[in-house]
Amino acid sequence: MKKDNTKNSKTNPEKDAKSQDLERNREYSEGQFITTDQGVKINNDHNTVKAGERGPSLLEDFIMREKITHFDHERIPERIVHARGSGAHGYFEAYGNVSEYTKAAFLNTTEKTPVFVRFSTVAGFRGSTDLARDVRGFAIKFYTQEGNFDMVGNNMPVFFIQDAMKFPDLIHAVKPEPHNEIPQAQSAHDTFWDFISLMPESMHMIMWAMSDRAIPRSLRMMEGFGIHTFRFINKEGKSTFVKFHLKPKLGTHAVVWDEALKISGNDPDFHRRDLYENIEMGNFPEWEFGVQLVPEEDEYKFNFDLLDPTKIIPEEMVPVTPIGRMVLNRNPDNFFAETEQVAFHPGHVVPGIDFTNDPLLQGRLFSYTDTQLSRLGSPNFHELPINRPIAPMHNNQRDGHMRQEINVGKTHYSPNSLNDNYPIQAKESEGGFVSYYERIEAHKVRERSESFSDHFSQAALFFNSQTPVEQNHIINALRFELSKVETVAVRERMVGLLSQVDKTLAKKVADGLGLTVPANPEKPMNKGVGADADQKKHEPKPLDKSYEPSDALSMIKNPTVTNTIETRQVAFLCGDGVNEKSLTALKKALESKGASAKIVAPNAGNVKTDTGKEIKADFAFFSSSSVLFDAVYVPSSKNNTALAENNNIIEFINNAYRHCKVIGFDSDLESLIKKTAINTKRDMKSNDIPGVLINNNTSKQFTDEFITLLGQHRVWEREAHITE
Ligand code: HDD
Repeated sequence: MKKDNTKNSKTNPEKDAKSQDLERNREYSEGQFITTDQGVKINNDHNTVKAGERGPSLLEDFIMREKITHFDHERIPERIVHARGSGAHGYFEAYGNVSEYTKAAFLNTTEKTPVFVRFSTVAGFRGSTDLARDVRGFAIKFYTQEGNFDMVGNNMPVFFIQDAMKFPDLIHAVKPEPHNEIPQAQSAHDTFWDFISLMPESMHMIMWAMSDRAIPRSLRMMEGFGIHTFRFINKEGKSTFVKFHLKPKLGTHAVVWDEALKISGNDPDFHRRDLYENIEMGNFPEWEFGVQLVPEEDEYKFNFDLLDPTKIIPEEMVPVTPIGRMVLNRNPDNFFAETEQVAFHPGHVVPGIDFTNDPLLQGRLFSYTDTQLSRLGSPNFHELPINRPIAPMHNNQRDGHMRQEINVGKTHYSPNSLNDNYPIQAKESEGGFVSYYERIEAHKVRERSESFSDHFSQAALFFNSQTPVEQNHIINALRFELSKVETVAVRERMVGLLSQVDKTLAKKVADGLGLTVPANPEKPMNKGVGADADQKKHEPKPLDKSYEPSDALSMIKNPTVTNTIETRQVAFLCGDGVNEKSLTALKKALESKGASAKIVAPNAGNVKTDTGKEIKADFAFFSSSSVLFDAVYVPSSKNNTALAENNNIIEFINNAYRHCKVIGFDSDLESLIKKTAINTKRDMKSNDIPGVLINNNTSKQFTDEFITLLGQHRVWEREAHITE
């Protein structure tokens, strides 16, 4: 019998509390008869009941009707945003060092808390490509002993808008245009940039979204942020402002834009596959969970408003304190039941964590339950196995579509005397959630706070904190996106807005669009954010130049960056009669550091080595591409001429070269190198091309250098050699 390898996965033998809880609903079909939904065994699942072998089908065929009816209703509405996602189970383990700030039990124990994480893109439909330029959702459900806590964050620490009221407008603008539903999963179109060009508050987020953070190398290599300022509440009821951070153990890395475009064609499931396969292989992704803490008394000490979700607290001002780690170690058993049906909500908090008055957060607190009602179809979505807490759940909520629970007894109201008033309220000392005792005395206004009006300073801080390579990528992304905008007035308005952030940035983008930077750009609109009579005070403030560049904002300079090559994949382009000694030397060296060698061969079967040994191919030349790998190595083979004549190989190498990946060649592959883009550049500038390594007799120096450069992720110096 063929083994179903999606079952009994060798990963995570550990059965945590959530996994045990899910066991109640798992269905295993080995050794079982096929039955109807009513449990009647089916004798023939291939034919409908007919009046005669060649006659019409009979309506009485309940087995056929049940099967087709169920199929007809298999789909549910996809999420209005974050429709495409990938999920995984794991655990959070606190370091137990925050009791001074929060009473949240799961942060004050070293017991593991089960988690389910869903990563997503925002704009694309469920079937869209993983490598779209987009923000990535990073949503975590912590199944704590005190109930579920959801951190519904992103891989960027700020947001486009300051008030939830603008969310439908933002999403309408970014989604495909309504008249023709084009383009899919892209912000590069008129309506998005029209909206942005009229919303100066989006400028900081635009810098992040146009940076390479929007095209991650892997979901395992992204930072995560809670974005809003939340509150920690300790046992004494004292509040401390808190921002949540997750830092990936493998470092934060991205692909380059041309690569992202090509990955989208080669493997639209690139991120989903990478996450799934690595967990199956036991390469469990890990993040350190950290917090920035600000005492309540310091609320007004910053040159921005802590409640404004378009602002970060630079890590140099308030460092991130690590308080735990999160590991993902188990793939879902069923995509629909778990990844699709999971329902997150920023309002799912536990005692010790509370909200602030950030107007974006406040609106979110309404939206998430509401959306589940149409997406999952019932107020009982909390009963779905993936959503139900591991903490006990009792209340007087009743009935509704698809109710699972069978509430016993005749009271479903409170107060009651017939059931001794159960379920009873929990005192604060018994773990009851008590909202933070915040004093509020104010007029009822429909207005933005004046303290939210600095839209450019942190955009400039982000841009100025990048290396020149990263700055160029932002400029190129803006050129790309705006060149797809057909309305010239929108492009012009954007250039005007960019000039408020950085003049050189604006000039370079304008050059790409054939525009000039206006000396007096149109005043960015900020209509509607103030009371009618009071527009003036809401005009965007001029640049605050007091910010020092922050290395934490750059992926290249980031102080937490590690040079690990763990889980990196190197393509070995192996011709027939490949040199086994060369191949084995680098393969072993890579594997000893946790990376892997993937054999790309003339066909999808096996490739022969020079000693006659057969090695299994992982990929064929004709169905693979360097964009799916982190680096490339070409060992020599008996027929090097065949390699040099293969267009797939030449394109493979040219792409790796263009995307600044380390490339290694055995020394007798001169005829191949001559055919690639590397050669032209060599003629221009000696033999020395950054990150192109020649292996003479499988030298240790070659292997060491290869590994060092792979650990640096990309050889950015090479970018200067590359003309678009
Ligand atoms: Fe949202 C989903 C993150 C603002 C309304 N959001 C959703 C998901 C993530 C975020 C990660 C996917 C969760 C999952 O995997 O199921 N959203 C954010 C962040 C925001 C943000 C980090 C700003 C800081 N969102 C935001 C606003 C609104 C929404 C202002 C509405 C006023 N978001 C939704 C939603 C979604 C959602 C429509 C769609 C599916 C869902 O909730 O469950 O309610």
